[in-house]
Amino acid sequence: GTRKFFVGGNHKLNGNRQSLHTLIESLNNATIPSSDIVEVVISPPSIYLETAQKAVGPRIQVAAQNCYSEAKGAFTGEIAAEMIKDIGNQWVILGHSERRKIFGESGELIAKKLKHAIEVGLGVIFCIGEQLADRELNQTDAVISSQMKDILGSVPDWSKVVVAYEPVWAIGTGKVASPQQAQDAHHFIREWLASNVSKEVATNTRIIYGGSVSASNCNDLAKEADVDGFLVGGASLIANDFITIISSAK
Ligand code: G2H
Repeated sequence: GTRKFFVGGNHKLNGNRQSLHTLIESLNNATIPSSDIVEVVISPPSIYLETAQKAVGPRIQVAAQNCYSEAKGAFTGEIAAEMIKDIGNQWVILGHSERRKIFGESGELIAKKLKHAIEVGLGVIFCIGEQLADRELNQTDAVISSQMKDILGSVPDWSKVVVAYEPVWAIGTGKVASPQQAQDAHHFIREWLASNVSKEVATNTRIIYGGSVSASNCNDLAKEADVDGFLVGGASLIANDFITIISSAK
């Protein structure tokens, strides 16, 4: 297809130096589809980003799980896109539902972060998705539109954006979206891009699915026309499961 499959492993707040090295060793030595077929990114906690960058082989890229919207200054506890870039990482995850919900990040702040990260040269895995109550009230499309609209004026280069559709009710719950539910949402996002950005951006932007992706459900999800990869949480900490998910690339 026109879009290269993309599989990200979001470690969230898990692991230690030992487990990360063991995981990276397994990934480095695994037989996975070539770089023409699938792009692979892992995202450990920020304190391990540099050690991960040094340990990964040429097939694996490294992403931060968050960054701030400013290059430097009095922002205790934050990290800058410039620093992520400085240690050689190529990606940052922004807008994850845990950042939105637990840490109260607004769409406006996420848009500022995204703009700055892209200006610095990072790729952004931009997460969106509805809550269970939204879906039950038939508000899924409205929520997706509004979260996409948040960043509309803040994207200097759409080729640097991967959109991760992560229905909040499917995150870490073991309750995965059905392939049809994922396809419907991904198709809606692509149509939204066609109407609000351009046909070209709609065709070229990877839209990946996240939320309880596993070694056993990845192949059915990957078959859907608008599913261009995955953002994997829990299963990305288990080397064999993550390798199986990477190998579902089409
Ligand atoms: C969704 C996903 C990774 P999990 O947050 O971003 O996590 O696969 O554990 O549901």
